[in-house]
Amino acid sequence: MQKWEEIALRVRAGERLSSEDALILWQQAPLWRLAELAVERKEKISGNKIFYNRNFHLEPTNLCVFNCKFCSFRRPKNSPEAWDMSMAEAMEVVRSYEGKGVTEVHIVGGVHPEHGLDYYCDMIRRVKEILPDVTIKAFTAIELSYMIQKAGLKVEEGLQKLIDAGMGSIPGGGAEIFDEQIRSQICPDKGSTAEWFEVHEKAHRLGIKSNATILYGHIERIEHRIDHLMRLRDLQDRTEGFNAFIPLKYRNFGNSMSEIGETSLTDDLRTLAMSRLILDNVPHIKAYWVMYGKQTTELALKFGADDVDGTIDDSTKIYSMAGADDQKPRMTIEEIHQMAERVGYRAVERDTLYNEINRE
Ligand code: V47
Repeated sequence: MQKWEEIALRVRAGERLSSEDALILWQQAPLWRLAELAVERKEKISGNKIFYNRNFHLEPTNLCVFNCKFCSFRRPKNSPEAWDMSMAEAMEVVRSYEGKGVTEVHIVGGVHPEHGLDYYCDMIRRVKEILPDVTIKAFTAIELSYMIQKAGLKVEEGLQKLIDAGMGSIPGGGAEIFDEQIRSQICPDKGSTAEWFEVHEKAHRLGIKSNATILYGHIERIEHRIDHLMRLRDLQDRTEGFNAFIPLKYRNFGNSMSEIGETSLTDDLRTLAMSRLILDNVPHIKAYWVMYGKQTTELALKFGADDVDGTIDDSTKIYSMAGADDQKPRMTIEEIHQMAERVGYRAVERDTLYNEINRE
């Protein structure tokens, strides 16, 4: 028996993967076998369900104090493609979703050079006034760390202010790659891995659930992806605060690492399956359809993913600017249901915290 086969048998028996075994499985197991293992694990956790929500993104600005090499979204202040919404403009966007049944607003943007913590608390309060029943999933750990430091507060104090204003969850962005050496090459001036973890750990301790991401398919090796997943698994063992893990494929259009190219479909599928297997303590693996495109997302459902994110309604530019297929990303409820059914599953609407929503 080959080594990967022996590891696969241990995984099936429920044994936790070590970094060494994960590397062998990742590099040597046939794709179909990884699919089988990941699907088995997914079905143990979420049966035949595929989760989605009704959401939209609010991206108030693409100005940013950081200059990440992989980012296609940021623009300098004087660029004709820069935007910087006033509070009133941002609230106009929010108001356009009144009565549409959305349950989540995902607020994320560049790290604005001037706005601070009080401004963002005010933003959250105003969103809540307009859409009182939505959950606000707001600001990456990097944005949070920056605004809280700027306010001269401890992380837990700053988070508490945002929670008091109505922040309900934290998205997974800003994680990129935790290995400090690779991170320093792709986003040298960005907030650190330690900052990212401090924000998520402190949020979990304050009762706030969050997501986690990885940006893969650039200059990192599989070992770095495994290290990233292991660091997340360790924190999850301690806090149980992560809801979902979202692998984000590096898209190469219009940024300063464009010459690298994009990784293959099979690499995407192996990454999804291995994420499902390594993160045995994270309930959901999200195939973010806006980033993969709809076809790969459908395949992803047979590689361990149990969530596709939401309807989006053409409200995010991060991926369209980075070269994603859908330049006006939106998905109807019907499309999501049909996609799940095509692979033998059932689409279930959820809220941000994965409570199931029955609209009948
Ligand atoms: O942190 C930026 C990534 C992230 C590129 O928590 C890129 O539910 C690929 O985190 N190619 C922001 N990726 C988006 C994000 C997210 C998205 C959907 C759902 C959730 C959630 C979180 O986008 C950034 C960065 O890792 N990103 N540029 C690019 N060229």
